Parts: sequence; C-alpha cells; structure tokens
Amino acid sequence: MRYLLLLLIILGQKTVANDKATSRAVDHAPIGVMFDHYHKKGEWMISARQSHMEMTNNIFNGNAVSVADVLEMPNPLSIQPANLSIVPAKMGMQMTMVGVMFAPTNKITLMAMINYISKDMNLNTHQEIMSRDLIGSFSTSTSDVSDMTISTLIKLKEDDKSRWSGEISLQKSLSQKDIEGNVLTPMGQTMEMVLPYAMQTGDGASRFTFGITNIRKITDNLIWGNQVRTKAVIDEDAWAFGNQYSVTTWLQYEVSRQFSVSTRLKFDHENKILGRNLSVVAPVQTANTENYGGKELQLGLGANLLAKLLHGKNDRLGLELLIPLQQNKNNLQMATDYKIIFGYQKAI
Ligand SMILES: [Cu+2]
Repeated sequence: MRYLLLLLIILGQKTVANDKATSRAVDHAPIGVMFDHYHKKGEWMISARQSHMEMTNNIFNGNAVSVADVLEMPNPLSIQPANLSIVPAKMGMQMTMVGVMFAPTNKITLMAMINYISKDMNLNTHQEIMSRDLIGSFSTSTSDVSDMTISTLIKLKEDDKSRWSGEISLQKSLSQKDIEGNVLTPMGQTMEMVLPYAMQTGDGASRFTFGITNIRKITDNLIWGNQVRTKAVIDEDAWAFGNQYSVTTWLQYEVSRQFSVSTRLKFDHENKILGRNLSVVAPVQTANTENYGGKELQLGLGANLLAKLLHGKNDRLGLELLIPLQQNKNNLQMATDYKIIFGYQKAI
C-alpha cells in the first residue's frame, strides 16, 4: 500500500501535458466506484483494475468467535460429524477487471467488462469427537474467468454544479461453478470434492443491475458523489449468490489538477445463497448456504492521479483501500480485514 502510494507520487512528478487542459484527476470517482462517469460522443476508454481482499478470523452475526466456538457449532448438512470440524483460517481473493467504454452519442455510453478471479483459503481440520485435536492444515485454491458485464450508461442531467447518470447492466457468470479441490477430512484422509460456494469463481447465474449516480460540486476543489445500485439474479442454475444492494457516498478533494484524494463510505447488503449444490457437504461453515450474505459498512481512502506514461492522452491511475467499519454478516463467516484496489484508465 505504502509503496503503491509512493509510486503514485513519483509518477505524479511526471506532470501532465497540456493536450487536454480540461481533464482533472477528480473527474473520475475513487477507483473502487464504477459507472461514475460517462463519455462524450465518439470517445473510447480502456480500463484495468486489480483488487486484493483478505479475510481472517471468524465472526457469528458480526461478533468474534474462537476456533473452539466454531467446533461446537452443529453441522446441519450431514449426520456425521455432528459438529463443524474444518475451520477456515485465512482467505484471499484477487480480481482482475478489464473493461472498454465507448460513447456512440453524448447521452449514451456503452461498456463491456470481463473479470478474472482467483481465490485461496487455508483451513484447519480437527477430530470429529472427543478432544477435537487438530489433525492438520490444508489449503485450496481456484481461479477462472468469472463473468462478463455489458452496460449502458445514460446521461440524465448535467449542469455546472451537478450531474446525474443511470446504469443498466447485464452480467453473465462464465465460470465453472463446481470446481473440485483436495480436502483434508476429519477422518484424516485427503479427498477430492466439490469446493464450497465461497471458493467457486462463479455461479453460472445471470444478473441485472440498475444504478443511479450523482456527482456534485461543493466548492471548486471539493466533489461529493453518491451512488445507489441494486443487482438481482434473473436466471440461475441449482444455486446462486444472493441479490445485492449497495449505497456509497464519497468526498473527493482536488489537491492539484493531476492529483486528488478521497474518502468514502460504502454500505452493502447481500442476501443468502439461493438454492444449493447437493455435492457441497463438508463439515465446514462455507458449505452451508445460510452462512452467506449480510450487511457491511466500509470506509474507503483513495487517490487519483493523472500522469503522462504512454503515448496519447493522459493516463489515469487510482488507488483505494477499503477497511470494514462494521460487518454484520449472516451467521458464521470469515471477517474481512481489508480490500485494496489499483486501477488504470486511458481514453483513446
Ligand atoms: Cu470511462
């Protein structure tokens, strides 16, 4: 994080050429916010984002629980073992998002985006009964092209002080949804089985998103943005991750034309998994569809930078760190530690 910030500052020294005196770092929202801006007729933009999220420890309805607490919880998916016996210790998730935007008219901007996800998890397996001693640790990992999104952004209203836009998106999960991995069972054997939902890189579902964004100028150097989005499953297979609702509000301060800093609050609500996969039965919390979804409030700290790196128009760089303020996840889940997003955008 510190190195990335340093990199941004160093790159900032390479100041922007005057080819487009009107573009400013604050023109785009913090990099973790998407669908915040639209383009003028005939403009193209390419973008790439890389995010990393890390989770450790377990929480039950938002409260910290120990490994011993988890081992006492019932295993509702099979008769044996009676209690949960595999406990997640750490999880990481990386996502690469590549997108292209094009505006056929001043009112409409089209966007296509493809996401690639990789996940890894470390887990500890305990004896089923008696002392519940640790048998051993193991890790699983998955990666695949996750999904593709096609969006239309509609400019609704724009004046000197404020701009409104709407977003309509269709997302199709492209990934396999029953990736297998080697699991250390409470009997002490390693078995290949379908990994729980949390480790799958997609669910095969299609989703429809509807969003509204408003960007408002408070003073010449201060921008206030707000966005509401709802993402609903419209077509699913045997199971699908739940519908999502999110609200985010941010303040962006223009340090200079090439550099801005931001602070943001993000509230997310996700429903539990719809349906289930009957092959996912390991005595681990992630195998239970009740242990998904919930409400989360996160604080974002970010920076945007305009630089002159490659030929052509300005290169835009963005960095944002998201830290959970409150995580009221449903039932038993891992707690999020942080998420970091780095992005690059260029109009062509
Ligand atoms: Cu764009």
